[in-house]
Amino acid sequence: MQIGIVGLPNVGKSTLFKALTKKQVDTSNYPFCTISPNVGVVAVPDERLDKLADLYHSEKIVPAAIEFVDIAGLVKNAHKGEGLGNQFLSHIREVDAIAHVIRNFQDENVTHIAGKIEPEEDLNTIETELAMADIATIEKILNKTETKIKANDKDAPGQKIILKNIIIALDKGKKPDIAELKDDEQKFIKGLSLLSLKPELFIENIGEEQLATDNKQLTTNDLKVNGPLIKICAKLEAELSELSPEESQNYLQELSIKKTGLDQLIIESYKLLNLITFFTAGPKESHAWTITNGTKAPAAAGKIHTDFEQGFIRAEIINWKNLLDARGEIPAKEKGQMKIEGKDYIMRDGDVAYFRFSK
Ligand SMILES: Nc1nc2c(ncn2[C@@H]2O[C@H](COP(=O)(O)OP(=O)(O)OP(=O)(O)O)[C@@H](O)[C@H]2O)c(=O)[nH]1
Ligand SMILES: [Mg+2]
Repeated sequence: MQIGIVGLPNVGKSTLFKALTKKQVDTSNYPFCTISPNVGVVAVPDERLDKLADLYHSEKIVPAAIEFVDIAGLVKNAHKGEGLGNQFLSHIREVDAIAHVIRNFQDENVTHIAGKIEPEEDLNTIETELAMADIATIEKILNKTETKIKANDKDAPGQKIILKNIIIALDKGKKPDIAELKDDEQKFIKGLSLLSLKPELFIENIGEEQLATDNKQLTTNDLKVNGPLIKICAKLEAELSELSPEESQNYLQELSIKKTGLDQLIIESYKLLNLITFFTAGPKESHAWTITNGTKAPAAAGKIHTDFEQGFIRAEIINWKNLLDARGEIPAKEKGQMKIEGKDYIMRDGDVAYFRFSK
């Protein structure tokens, strides 16, 4: 699962990416840590995992991870090929969700492509490009649909209406709404990988001087967006990522800043991708496993090993908090907090699981 960092040129995307990838997961756990210069695997901070590892004195801790992709800046008319636009748009098509970086820092030394800092306008430029790119995609599909209609394809007339309605929404600057469509229709639309249908979050890249105050910071109302808005000073985050944890703590104290936004960004990105975490925990290893919300127990077990899925018998589940409060699985079981679940069990965020399987 990947989240793409998207925005105008020079807004701080690569600076943020650099800060994020310093949070790379331990290379020994993930062999393909640096997949390419612009893809980074980032550990998802999770207090629950640390506490479980403490409880079991685990030798090894393996956090959940997500991938961030640093995408080159988009400019106006990218959909017409401006600034290598088409190539960058195709990079966005490949990611599962979009993190918009919006510049709201003042710095005379950093050129703004439009000459002034106008966050709402900038975001609008990007959203318009994404919409125009989708319209171009849909128009191509519509041509094919016409051919199918002539060949008496039974689904094509319905698809044509849906595609036309999406164009109307995009033309008005709205996000298409496909929630009401039938399952097969939704599947058809999802197959088009439209940019406007990707989940989004918004990152306001603020100046260092704004960090300690709420001064000049934006709200989702200012930006007219629906979705999480995270405030970050990319430059400071990149500087902090060069320091040891102690040094970075001292530096933050000097600046009177309690907490930065980077961890929050990673956590929100994880949620945006509709991912949840279950754990396995013991003296050897405490491990956070990533699954899509709605995953059933056998498929979750399959994340650990395919044998676990194929030979799945049952899952023994204790909620992480109950396990910690009881201080171990035996007391938790005695308190009736271990649930035996079968193959239809839908995993929940925070489950600590032990899977029984036959070989
Ligand atoms: N003052 C200040 N400068 C920043 C901040 N974030 C980024 N910059 C500077 O802005 C310039 C551009 O940053 P990049 O991260 O390269 O921007 P980008 O969005 O990746 O740009 P493209 O890849 O060209 O689209 C660099 O000189 C950064 O140091 C910030 O929070 N404050
Ligand atoms: Mg860049």
